[in-house]
Amino acid sequence: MKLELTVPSMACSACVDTISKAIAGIDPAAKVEADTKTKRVAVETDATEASVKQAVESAGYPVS
Ligand SMILES: [Cu+2]
Repeated sequence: MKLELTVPSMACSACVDTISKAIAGIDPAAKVEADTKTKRVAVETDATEASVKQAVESAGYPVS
């Protein structure tokens, strides 16, 4: 399943790293593509959208 999240506070590659690791924590096989300009995070995962959102938010990045 492909999810699209918007993460307004994602500003640089360190943010992308933190977000990618948070998502890997719930699904190590997830593919994460993040664009700091558009603030979009595309995630290819078997995890639910709610659990991905929760992981990103617990890493300190609110999902809008
Ligand atoms: Cu950053």
